[in-house]
Amino acid sequence: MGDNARQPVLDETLKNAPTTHAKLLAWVAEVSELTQPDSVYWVDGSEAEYKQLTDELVEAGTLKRLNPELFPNSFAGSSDPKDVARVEERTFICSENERDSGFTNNWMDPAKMKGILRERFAGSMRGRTMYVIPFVMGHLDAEDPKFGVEITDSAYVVASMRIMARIGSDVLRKIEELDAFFVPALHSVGAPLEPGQQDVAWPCNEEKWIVHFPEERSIWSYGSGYGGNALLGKKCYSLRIASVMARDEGWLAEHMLILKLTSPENKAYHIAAAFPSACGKTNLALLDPTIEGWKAETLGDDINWMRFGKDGELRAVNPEFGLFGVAPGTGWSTNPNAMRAIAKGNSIFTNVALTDDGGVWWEGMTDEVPEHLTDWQGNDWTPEAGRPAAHPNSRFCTPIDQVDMLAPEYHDPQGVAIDAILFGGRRKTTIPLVTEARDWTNGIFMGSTLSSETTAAAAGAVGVVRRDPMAMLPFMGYDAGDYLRHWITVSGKGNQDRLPKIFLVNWFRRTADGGFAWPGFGDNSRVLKWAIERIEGKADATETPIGFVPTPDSLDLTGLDMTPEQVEEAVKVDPAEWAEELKGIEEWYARFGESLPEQLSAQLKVLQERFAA
Ligand code: GTP
Ligand code: SPV
Ligand code: MN
Repeated sequence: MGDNARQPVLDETLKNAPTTHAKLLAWVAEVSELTQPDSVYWVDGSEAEYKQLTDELVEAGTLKRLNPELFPNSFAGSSDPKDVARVEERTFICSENERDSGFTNNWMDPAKMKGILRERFAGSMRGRTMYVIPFVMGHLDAEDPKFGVEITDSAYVVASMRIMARIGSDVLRKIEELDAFFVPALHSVGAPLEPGQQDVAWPCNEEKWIVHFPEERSIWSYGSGYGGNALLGKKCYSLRIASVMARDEGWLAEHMLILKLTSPENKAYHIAAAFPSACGKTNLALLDPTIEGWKAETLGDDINWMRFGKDGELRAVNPEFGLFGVAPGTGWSTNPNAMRAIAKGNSIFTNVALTDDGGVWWEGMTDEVPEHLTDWQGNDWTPEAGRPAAHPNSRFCTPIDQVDMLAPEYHDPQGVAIDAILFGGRRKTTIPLVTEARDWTNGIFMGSTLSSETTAAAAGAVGVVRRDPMAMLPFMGYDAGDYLRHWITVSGKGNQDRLPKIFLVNWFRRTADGGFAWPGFGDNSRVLKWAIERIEGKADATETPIGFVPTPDSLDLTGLDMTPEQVEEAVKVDPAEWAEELKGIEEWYARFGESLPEQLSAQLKVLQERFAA
């Protein structure tokens, strides 16, 4: 199709556009000219529109409607088996200077990258509808609302974005009213259709590009329809682009859950926790405490935007609107709060197994394993199959306001004041159940050296230990050394007496017989209680070279079948293990070169001296 033939589509599009916002119209026209969709559709975010979209997705075979008696208004779909997770290898931070992208992400010269992307996007939406989704991350009535517009050729992305972010006409009106900046976020599955060509259930391209232009604050994503690659408000905007905004504007954009805990004395505390992907954020965010008298409420399970408030307190807001949670391991015994939210319906499941009565299932959902399932790839499955029924990175996508334990403060654009920050990873050895940092800088040191075994949330090997500073390794939009320096300097804006206490946690330590050293899940409330009692100066601790760990009787073990020896094992600091760990940290820090903040190299030196003493 030549350019002339396309002109009427474009004219029609712009004439019927529900906005007069000049920049937005110009960008939509430019993208439409480049990608050549059959039509352009402006997403209003309405219920009726959602119904229309999901009907079309069912018709196309992308989604199956679940049995409404089990999961009302809910759908399940399976991706292409080569499109099941974030692709870090294919993720780029194209800053003008390579140095600003740092060593933790891929870099390419922005002009060169634009050339490559223009080629890929040229005609990439042929035969498809181009959807324009106005969205805001955070509250629409925030002081400084953070807008975006995602253009995508995937209806699955539109339906999922409606769950994960505040989208639609209200947002567009506000962008116009404020004549606001918006992050242009362009997405294509990269699978144009020739006239008459039959579509597949999950269109995508073998070649994937997840690209960020931090100075321009724009995103181009090509070739994948999956989660963090395609729902561009999530990792691409709220972490990679937002971390750059946060650096420039003096706040923090972090890969953290936000939890409110109320003690039996009715005092409320707020905890933020950064764990790498598939390392327990959603589970801790939806905690069901096993200790008497403590109440947990959630504010967020994946992304946390923090800034210092008027009184120097560190305030946290969850910019998201839904949960995009790891399905396997989410069950009635481990995470009843998530299960109740999911059971209310209005959810989209990806790569889970289907039950014969039109429901969904995944490993760990119920203690009893169904006798027959359709696995995530559409094959018959029985417990003897010898392979998981659901993909290990299968997900549920559910509105956050379906969580019964949602804290009312979730709806407050001012957020909550954070009392404690946890950094945690998945480590079989070495890292104790919980360690309290000596002070703020020591806590940043803990965060900067955080390590974890890799998971199925990203393509690549699983179970390999890697350093993951503040659980942000794949999500920093700029140089890692500068990122750590920002953590150090931004705290200067805070009231030094009110800086959150920092803790390092590890729910995943193993015992000699291979089992978990700590029961985890609801029992993690016991660790949070200890942390709060440390803040209040009430709990005992043992000083070790790495910080303070609980004495066995300072942890509330009421009702838990654990001996003091077992607790000792969970919290021990083993010098032999740490000799190895120090080597790992040294190698890690060496990679930063000049950009490592001197305060952190000083921390390492002190730690080495403590172990040598
Ligand atoms: P992303 O959404 O990828 O960022 O993951 P997440 O950090 O929210 O992880 P999530 O809570 O979904 O947990 C991932 C996996 O870890 C699930 O299979 C959980 O069942 C398991 N898990 C979570 N918390 C614990 C725990 O305390 N102990 C143990 N043993 N496993 C846990
Ligand atoms: C993660 O990988 O940290 C996720 C899932 O939360 S995704 O949206 O794919 O990034
Ligand atoms: Mn995550």
